Amino acid sequence: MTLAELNQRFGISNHLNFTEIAGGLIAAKIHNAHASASIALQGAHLMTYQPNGEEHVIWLSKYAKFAEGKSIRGGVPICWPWFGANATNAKLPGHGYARTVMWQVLETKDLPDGATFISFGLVETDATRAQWPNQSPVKIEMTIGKTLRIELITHNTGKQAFVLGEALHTYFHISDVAQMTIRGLEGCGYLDKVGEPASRTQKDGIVIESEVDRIYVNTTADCIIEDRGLKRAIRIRKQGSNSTVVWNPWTEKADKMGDFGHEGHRGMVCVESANAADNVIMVEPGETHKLVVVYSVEALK
Ligand code: TA6
Repeated sequence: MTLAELNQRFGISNHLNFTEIAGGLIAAKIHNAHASASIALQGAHLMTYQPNGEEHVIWLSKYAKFAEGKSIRGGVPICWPWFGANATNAKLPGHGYARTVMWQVLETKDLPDGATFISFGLVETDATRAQWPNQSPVKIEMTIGKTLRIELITHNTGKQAFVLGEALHTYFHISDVAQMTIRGLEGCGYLDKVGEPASRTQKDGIVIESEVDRIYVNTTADCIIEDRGLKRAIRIRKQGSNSTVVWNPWTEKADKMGDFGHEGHRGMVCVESANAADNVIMVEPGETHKLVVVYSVEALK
């Protein structure tokens, strides 16, 4: 579908239009009475979300690379249909292929409360089927308003059950990592992926002073990112997710990745609503699985 056809069929005057961005990618740009957002069709990758009158909630690297088949550094990458390395074939892309393939727009609409709704469906190809032979149409629904709601919906239309790993790998914008504490995971067990993998238990709120890469398991709790610098808190509500991943690469890893910019990691933290490690999901034939998040900004108590 050409840009003109996209805008003709799915554009919403004054609220939603499609435009070409760097790397020849196409993005939906949304602006309504509550917020602004931008979403690349490749990966159905939400890149920015900013409630009117607020600082950005989602972090996007100034050094993000935009190219066909390349994941964008920042925003909300969709890790699907596995999280991390593929369990049986290390040659397959980390975090699955969903974030680097094309998704098609399914629906757009203005909602009565002034929010904007848009949904996408992953376009399966021989290349995706070669990595994942299951019949598992997947779509994502986003509601851009005073809050940001994202639903990742996986169907099993085949005759075989399959094991699904997934995450909304969300990069949140913070004033500075030294001004931040993450609440909600106190008492949770986690897999510490930094150095020799180890199982540990989180005692207090999470303060980040070096590389952190942790999969908190068996938790359905809200997380709250307290940002003393911006005098605000970001609340992360979730449903259908039993894992929460917390990640900051810190200086050395961020420099190696090459798309954070120098000290770029200080302005972000990933709090990912997931089903990973022991929490991967068995989806039976005929079943539908939904992973839902709602992000909102609150005053810092
Ligand atoms: O979610 C944390 C993590 O699994 C880290 O181990 C690191 O690999 C990060 O994801 C980013 O991965 P990416 O493939 O986007 O560079």
